[in-house]
Amino acid sequence: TNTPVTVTVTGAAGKIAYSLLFRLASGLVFGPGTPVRLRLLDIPSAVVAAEGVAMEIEDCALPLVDSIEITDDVTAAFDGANAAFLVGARPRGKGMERADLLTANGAIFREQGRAINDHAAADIRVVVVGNPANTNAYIAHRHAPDVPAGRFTALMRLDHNRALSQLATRLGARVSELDGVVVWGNHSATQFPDVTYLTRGGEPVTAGLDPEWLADTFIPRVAGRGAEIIAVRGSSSAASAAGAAVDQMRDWVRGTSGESWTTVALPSGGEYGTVPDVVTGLPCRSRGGEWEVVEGLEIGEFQRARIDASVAELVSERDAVRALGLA
Ligand code: NAX
Repeated sequence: TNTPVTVTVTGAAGKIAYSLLFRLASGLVFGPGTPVRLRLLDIPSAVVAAEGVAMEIEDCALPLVDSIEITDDVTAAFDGANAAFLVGARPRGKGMERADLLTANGAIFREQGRAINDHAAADIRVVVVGNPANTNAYIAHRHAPDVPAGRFTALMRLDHNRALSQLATRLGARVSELDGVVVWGNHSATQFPDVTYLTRGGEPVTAGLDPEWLADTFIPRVAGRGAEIIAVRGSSSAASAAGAAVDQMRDWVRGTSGESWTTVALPSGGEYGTVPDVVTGLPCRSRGGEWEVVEGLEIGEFQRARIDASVAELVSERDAVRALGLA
């Protein structure tokens, strides 16, 4: 067997972690030959519940579990980490203003960014799930100057998967036949799920999709899917979010196949007219363990307006955390 990888999961007592941890422990990310050392971080009041989750992982008797550590100490949690899923975040409480939310989360992701900078392994890969995911990733990245920017990503793979699934249903296709989807911008209502480059079995299909359906049904449905799940299920997306986090880290570590691409939110290099350093959804391939932004796509007028609107929202979030002295 290979050397174990050390994987940190924050928000370990929460709903998403309850799906994510078992998939990690089953080898879905690092493969069937790689043992995992699990590090579970939560706040002091939730550590006991996290211990309960660890007990259940033990009870699965999974052959790839090297060890499980539970902690409320941020430094210990990231010490030597090769991979980190930053799931825990402060939810918006009653009467909380946007600035309060940004302040609370800013403090969390600043501290975790610093701990990653100072204590994680040199090959650390970070997937931020906790909302506002893009801006939380931005904050962590800004506080980890010794870690390459491309090591900080936010999760937009769930939005990507939601788009793929809606398109497959509409086209009567299997998800595996489709490629070329990208979700630009912010993991928020302004996100732009884009089908301009969509292929089915390698053939372009966009001409077969009704523009009215795309604008009036598809885009709002994908962007509003989180709210739809809450309304129908009575609880926010958890297994699907964990699945998307697994997809993102697995592709990052093990590569995307051939020319196909996926959506990753990462600190922009200014590609496609996006604003440098804000953490935006971009079309990416994973090669040699690194995300590469797909080059040379043509952007039309409709796309331009949608991308710019969502990036403008990211810039305003960035400016707000800067004004609060958090990044
Ligand atoms: P839960 O409320 O079930 O769990 C959150 C856990 O995080 C709790 O155990 C809490 O104690 C812990 N936590 C809070 N502050 C912490 C800190 N400073 N350090 C470590 N742990 C801390 O939420 P869950 O449903 O698991 O969702 C987690 C986050 O994912 C939320 O912010 C949520 O908005 C976000 N989501 C992001 C998605 C995405 O696609 N990017 C989709 C799903 C989800 O909405």
